[in-house]
Amino acid sequence: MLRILYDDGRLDNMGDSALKKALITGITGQDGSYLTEFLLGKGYEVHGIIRRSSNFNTQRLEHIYVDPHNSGARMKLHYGDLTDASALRKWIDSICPDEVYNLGAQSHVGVSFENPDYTADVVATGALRLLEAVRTHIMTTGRQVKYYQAGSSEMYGATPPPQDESTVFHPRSPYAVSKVAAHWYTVNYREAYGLFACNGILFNHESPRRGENFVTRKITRAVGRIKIGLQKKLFLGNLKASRDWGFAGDYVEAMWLMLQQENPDDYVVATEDSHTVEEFLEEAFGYVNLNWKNHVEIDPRYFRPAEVDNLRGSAAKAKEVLGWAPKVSFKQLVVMMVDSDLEKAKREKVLADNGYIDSHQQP
Ligand code: NDP
Ligand code: GDR
Repeated sequence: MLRILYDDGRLDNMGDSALKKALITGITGQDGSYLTEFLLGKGYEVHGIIRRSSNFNTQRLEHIYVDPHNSGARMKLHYGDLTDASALRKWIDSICPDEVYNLGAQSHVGVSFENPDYTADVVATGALRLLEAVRTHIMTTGRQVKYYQAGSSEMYGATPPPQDESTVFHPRSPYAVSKVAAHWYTVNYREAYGLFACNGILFNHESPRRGENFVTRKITRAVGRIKIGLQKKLFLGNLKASRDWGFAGDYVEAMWLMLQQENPDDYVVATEDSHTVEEFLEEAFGYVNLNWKNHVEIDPRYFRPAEVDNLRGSAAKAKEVLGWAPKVSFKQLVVMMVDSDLEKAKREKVLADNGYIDSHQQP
């Protein structure tokens, strides 16, 4: 058993997890960064697959990055892609992970209508490629490797709430259909080959690290910039949709817990509380004493060809079996995100006032 003594005197008892290695696809994304922090805190060595990009895409990992030349580095990044089966197999064979978390995805629902083919290739066939790499690795080495699949509440689509593990899927976008395929590939590999493979069916989860073109972050970023005087208008689509919004930091713990159980299974992870986009606007603008109605304009460009109206999960199984519960409430989440984006807007203002950036540029 390994114990870690921190500089501030804290002693962390790592148990067996200190010896483990995890491989994460999508490590540069919102969830990948929180999961990496969580697993490093548990003593894991964390390996991540990153895509080659003409710009650095590791901003969300900068605060935990340790130069790999340093012997203490426990996070290691490798180039690969969910569309490249040979790279996935190569990294699994060379890293020999104990746990594989498949978080990589073209994860934007709206964009999936514009890039349906690519979305299916990464989200559906990508999961199949990774499962196959894990299966063949296990077959040749006899090792045990546990697999986590990032499933989504979008799979429920048109089926009304509350949604739980037995609710029928009725996906409403190429992204959601692809996630349903990935879900069933995972179930199939569990049933056909005895793989320890779990589907986490996660409802929306947000944070200050949320991508800027998802509605919550788009709103909180605009609130910060409007409050500081960098922007006046915010263009949005459907304000009537309802979502069960939780905090990403809470949700990555549930992913890990699924892989620590005796048997693999599928779990819904949700707060069981839902709000409309309009209520999010009310809360976020209201927190800084602004009226959203003075700033928001509807742009039909953001309407989707088919919408998901109402998602609210029932996480009873995760609570009972995993002992998991969300810690951050809707109001706390909004405050956390607005506070963070206000700070960012203040820094942007300094740069704009000194001519270093064009303040009119916004996503
Ligand atoms: P993000 O969009 O923030 O991150 C997606 C990650 O996938 C990024 O690291 C991205 O890399 C990577 N990626 C994209 N395409 C590929 C590819 N072809 N090969 C390898 N990696 C790729 O998503 P989140 O962190 O929010 O979500 C994590 C997972 O959970 C996703 O699968 C998402 O669909 C799913 N999910 C998310 C929910 C949420 O509310 N956040 C809810 C339910 C499910 P890069 O940085 O280079 O773009
Ligand atoms: P979602 O998240 O589609 O639920 O998928 P998103 O924040 O994109 O949309 C939520 C709701 O807000 C409405 N909306 C807008 N959405 C965006 N992005 N931009 C807008 O301007 C806008 N205006 C209104 C949408 O129509 C929708 O109803 C997220 C992703 O993280 C998925 O990967 C994940 O699987 C699901 O959550 C659970």
